Amino acid sequence: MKLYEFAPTRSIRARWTLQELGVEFEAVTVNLVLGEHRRPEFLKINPAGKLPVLVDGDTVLTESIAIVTYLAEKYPEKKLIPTELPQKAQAYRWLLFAATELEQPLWRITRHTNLYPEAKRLPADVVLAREDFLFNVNYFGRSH
Ligand SMILES: N[C@@H](CCC(=O)N[C@@H](CS)C(=O)NCC(=O)O)C(=O)O
Repeated sequence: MKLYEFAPTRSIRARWTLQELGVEFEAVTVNLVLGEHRRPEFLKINPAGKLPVLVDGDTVLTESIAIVTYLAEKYPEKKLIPTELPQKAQAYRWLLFAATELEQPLWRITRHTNLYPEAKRLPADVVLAREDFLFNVNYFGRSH
């Protein structure tokens, strides 16, 4: 099994899962700072030019949440994810909640404070994203 990764990015989700499962894997560093993710050899593996990518035999998987669930379900004996459907659904629920409701407002804040060129930053969206994030954290606090 091969993991294309670069820390600290979403690829740590895949690495963490592999390590929790105790699965041997080959780590391939793709240095985003040096632009290695735009090289033709990496674009052949993921045309989107993004990390992480897991290669397991003929399976080439992108999207960190898909990788995490694939790994957890590949090794049911490790009990990282429930096998009963209602409990498994709750695990999916919180994985997706984290990746959409929590991660997205945090990204909006990061983009509009650091990533976008200054002329494209929207301070008003930082305020809205903060509100969204706090609302979602509050919901999480009341839901489990
Ligand atoms: N939804 C994807 C996002 C993948 C993603 O955006 N990865 C970032 C690192 S965290 C990346 O490779 N960015 C390079 C780029 O956008 O050029 C996932 O969860 O895997």
